[in-house]
Amino acid sequence: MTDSSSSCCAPLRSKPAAPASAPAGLVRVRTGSTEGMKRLPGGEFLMGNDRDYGFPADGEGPVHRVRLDPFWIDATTVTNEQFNAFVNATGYKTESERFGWSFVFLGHLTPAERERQVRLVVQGSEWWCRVEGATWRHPEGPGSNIKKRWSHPVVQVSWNDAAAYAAWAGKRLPTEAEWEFAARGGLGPGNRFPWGDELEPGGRHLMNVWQGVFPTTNTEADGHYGPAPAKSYRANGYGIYAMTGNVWEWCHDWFDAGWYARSDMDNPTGPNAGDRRVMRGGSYLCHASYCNRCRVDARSANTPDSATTNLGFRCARDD
Ligand SMILES: [Ca+2]
Ligand SMILES: [Ca+2]
Repeated sequence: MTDSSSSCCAPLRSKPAAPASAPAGLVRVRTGSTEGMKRLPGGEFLMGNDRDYGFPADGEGPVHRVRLDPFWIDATTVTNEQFNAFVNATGYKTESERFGWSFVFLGHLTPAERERQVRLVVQGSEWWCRVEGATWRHPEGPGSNIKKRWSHPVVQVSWNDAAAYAAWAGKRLPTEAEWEFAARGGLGPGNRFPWGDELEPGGRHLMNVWQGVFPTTNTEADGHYGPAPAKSYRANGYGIYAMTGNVWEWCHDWFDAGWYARSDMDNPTGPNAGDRRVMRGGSYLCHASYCNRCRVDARSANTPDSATTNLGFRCARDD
């Protein structure tokens, strides 16, 4: 496995700032509609892993006991249709719209588009391009649109955009612990995926990742080159879709690779400060040989203003 920096999944729009002073404290919310959400019972579970398949810099261990109150979580990531309702109601402008550009996976661009639009290919992660005019409505740049993708996860949204949507919906982003609890689907520790510990049990493809040679050849054995509709593949034991694969998902918490060694046990909400926010679950670009993070216990992070073609979110709500 190639040791990849987190930039393989998370090109940074702005350099990480000095630890931000935004409070880590989670605002509990119980106002949003629970339509399309699942109520999870909470309780105790073992978070993280002590195995050696992850990247040491991600801090996937030590395994530690966490106890959660019951909570609600979206069964799917927020779709373009849902995000459109938010924008129509509020006139909200996403950060990609305000910056005027965002990150697009090179494989989504035609050679001509690459010539015309690329201002900067990300050093060390040459499959990421800065594309002018890439926004949630035009995920791969001005020549693209979401007309046939209303049921797909909204992408090209930053953590700040995701938090704004959640607040409007009377919800919040899930904590990292809630996300992992939900992803595990009620299975015990020692399972890397929402259905068990095998990537492709019986040769079946149970999530949208990358088959072939990353980043050049994708056999699309799982049926999708790019993002799939939010409700794709089989739900996990909690009735939740695509926690792993498809698109990365923002979580509430600040990221700290050393956090698990000192995390609270009860309803942890992450460190008090940080320069990047947690993202979870991996995406359609994940491949075991490269970014082996399409797992329930894998962690990554990005600056709160960053956005890409493979990063979305789902919301949570208190019980
Ligand atoms: Ca795929
Ligand atoms: Ca996902």
